[in-house]
Amino acid sequence: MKIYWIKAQAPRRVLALIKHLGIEAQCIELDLMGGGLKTPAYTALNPNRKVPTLVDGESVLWESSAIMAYLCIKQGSDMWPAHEPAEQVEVLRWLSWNDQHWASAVAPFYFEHVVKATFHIGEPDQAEMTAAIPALEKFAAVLNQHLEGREFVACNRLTIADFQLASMACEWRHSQMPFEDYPNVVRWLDGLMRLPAWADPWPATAAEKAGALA
Ligand SMILES: N[C@@H](CCC(=O)N[C@@H](CS)C(=O)NCC(=O)O)C(=O)O
Repeated sequence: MKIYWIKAQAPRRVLALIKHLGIEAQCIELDLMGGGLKTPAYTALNPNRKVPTLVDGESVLWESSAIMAYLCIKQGSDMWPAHEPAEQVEVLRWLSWNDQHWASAVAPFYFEHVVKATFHIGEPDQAEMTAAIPALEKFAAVLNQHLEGREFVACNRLTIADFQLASMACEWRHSQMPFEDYPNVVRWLDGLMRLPAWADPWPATAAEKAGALA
């Protein structure tokens, strides 16, 4: 099994799941800035030219939530409730909420701090983040209320919904996401960080491997 990745939030979900479930996979890092996502060979696997992409024998899959569900089914993990329709609906609700609302609310902060620093594409723009605060507060309030008395987003246990929602929000302190007034969100994010696979999901990068050989 191969997973194509770069050091970014959507691959983070899949890499964390692989590590958490102890799945054997060849993790292939692509060179974003060097055009690694735009080669004909990679475009044939993922016409979106995005990561992550999973290749498992004849199966090729993109979209991190679908990849996570595939891996859980293959591994027999209830982090995707394959055999419980009501639980599937619950997880699906939060995956959809993330993709329609939460991701775009947290993304400006994550982009300004994490993406720009990772790929050396400039300094954080404070005005962009200030403009994004009202949308973030609107959806942080929804999540905070939902997490009252709950440790996880769905099904009273760790599911792929937690990894989906936390992939950018986990950088909240570093990214100036104003979560101070949303204590249940902070508690949930801090709890996930106690999972070793979530705290450090990354395989060695090409730069790290080169440094180790030098
Ligand atoms: N909805 C997709 C998002 C994929 C995506 O946007 N991946 C980003 C990294 S987080 C990417 O490949 N960016 C590179 C680019 O747009 O050139 C998923 O969950 O897999």
